[in-house]
Amino acid sequence: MIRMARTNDDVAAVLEEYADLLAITGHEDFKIRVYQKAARSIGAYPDDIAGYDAGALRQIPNVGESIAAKVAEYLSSGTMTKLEELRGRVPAGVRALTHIPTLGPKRAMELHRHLGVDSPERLEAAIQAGALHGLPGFGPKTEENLLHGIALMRDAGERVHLGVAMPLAEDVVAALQAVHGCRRCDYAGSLRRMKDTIGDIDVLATSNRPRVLMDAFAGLPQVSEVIVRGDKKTSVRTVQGLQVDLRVVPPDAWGAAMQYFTGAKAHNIRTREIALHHKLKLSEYGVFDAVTEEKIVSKTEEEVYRRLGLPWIPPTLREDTGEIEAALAGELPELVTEADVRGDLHTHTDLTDGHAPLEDMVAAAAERGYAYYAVTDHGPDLYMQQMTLDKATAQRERLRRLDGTAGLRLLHGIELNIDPDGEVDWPPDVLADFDLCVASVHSHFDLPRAKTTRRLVRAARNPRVNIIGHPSARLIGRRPPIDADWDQVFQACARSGTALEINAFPDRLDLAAELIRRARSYGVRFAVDSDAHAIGHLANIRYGIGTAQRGWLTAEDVINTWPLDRLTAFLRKNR
Ligand code: DGT
Ligand code: CA
Ligand code: CA
Ligand code: ZN
Repeated sequence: MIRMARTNDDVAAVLEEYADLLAITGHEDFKIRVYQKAARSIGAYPDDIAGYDAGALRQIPNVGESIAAKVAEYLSSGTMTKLEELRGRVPAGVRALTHIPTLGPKRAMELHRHLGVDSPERLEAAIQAGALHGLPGFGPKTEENLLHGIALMRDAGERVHLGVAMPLAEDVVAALQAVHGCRRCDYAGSLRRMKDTIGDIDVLATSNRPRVLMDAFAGLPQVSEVIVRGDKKTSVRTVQGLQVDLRVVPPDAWGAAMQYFTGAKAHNIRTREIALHHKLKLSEYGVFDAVTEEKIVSKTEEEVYRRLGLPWIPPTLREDTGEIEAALAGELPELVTEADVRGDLHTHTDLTDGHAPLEDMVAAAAERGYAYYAVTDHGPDLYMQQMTLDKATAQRERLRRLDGTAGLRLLHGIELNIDPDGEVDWPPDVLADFDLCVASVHSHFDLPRAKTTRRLVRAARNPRVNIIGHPSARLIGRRPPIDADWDQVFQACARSGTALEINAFPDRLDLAAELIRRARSYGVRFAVDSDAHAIGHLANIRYGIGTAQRGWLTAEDVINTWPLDRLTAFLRKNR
């Protein structure tokens, strides 16, 4: 696979760091600028510089003899002696200080020298303690800016999950679409790619009255502060602390702008290369003829990809993990969509920890137009839920009476707990009376890898277990995935006819996309489930579908897109 320009970005970053370190250690401005310029030239250089020697590097604009030598050393050995030397002289914390908005490298070094400050947290404490008073060049206004910058940086380090970002983005887009003069408005970035965590929200719009749109944006009730304000781009921070960027682009560049700002960056690097091969220049401003610089109309993304000789690539695939090659070969997968979903196979009621009674959950499922729906309250081993066989049996009778409401076929299931040995709550004869069993890890998350692997493999081989629920048990931002030899688990699932869940709860999204793709290569089937504990959760299925798409799944791979008879045959597990 071609990996052009990755090397260039890497080298550019190294030179930028070198320039920062030169500044921190008090070198002359002109020298710093030389490295910054070289970094930009190499970053923008169209050919991959991997394997270049010093002579070849010197052909790149702004790359002189000494920089060429350093870069050649880096390319051949993976390190740069001079850079390592400088790194050794500057504490890592001081480098972190330079990332605070408004604080440059020189003043960061001054703070370190005079006050011993070596982290943004220490700087914040020092300012609050009044330790900067009397330090030349640090007045009250500067202090205020620094405190603000530290807070911003702290927020920027925090990513949110889709359940936070998506509703916010949709509200913002809807509000802007209603503004007079706004013609198009949509979100792009990692959110459009349905990544499991979102750094900031990127909104694009076209408008014949951009200023009015920017005013409306800055004045939205969700906005707590305006970070940057302009006619082309305005950035705000919301009350939840999330950054939202609004860019207003010309109508005839909408497609190019959507393509650029949807990313991912790695995908863009590839499309830019392909553009160059077609004698085109692709940028956030549009598609241009590389020779005449003439702007080529690119109103839609389809048009942009077509100009590059590619079919339109779904945003959820745009990560440069093979989608370009697949597109070139005409082998893009036909991704599963929310419309393909015929039912939900993992849901709860107030019999255990759900919030709504059975009848209400069923009515809500029917309203979604599902053909079938499984109720899977918690098994007895999750003690605080106090499930008993009597309660489960009574629920089954209630459910059978509701079966067929509005054409909805109901399945009576249970969510079992996989114990450390891979055993589940009830014996096979009891489980035989359920239409399907989900089995999940709800405890003992820290077992050694071999033990966790055995645990999951045994659960998959249990002839009564149909779906492994939230297989990695991760909670985004709160609990890491359990450690297993996933290849063994996937093999066991494929052989035994056990589906892996893609739990659509936005703080789970479990399995994650990379593991989905790996599992699929073993022939594993998947169930995209809401794990709803309330009516409102049923709609989370969209996040699970986004994740399934990021795992390159088609409807064929997802058992709850199948007709009921095919599904029930699968649930028999070769028995
Ligand atoms: P995030 O916000 O961290 O969740 O991830 P993204 O992908 O939304 O990244 P963001 O917000 O920094 O930028 C939005 C898109 O803009 C990104 O996916 C690709 C494009 N983009 C941003 N910076 C660059 C760049 O330096 N080069 C290229 N080729 N594209 C970029
Ligand atoms: Ca973003
Ligand atoms: Ca952004
Ligand atoms: Zn669970």
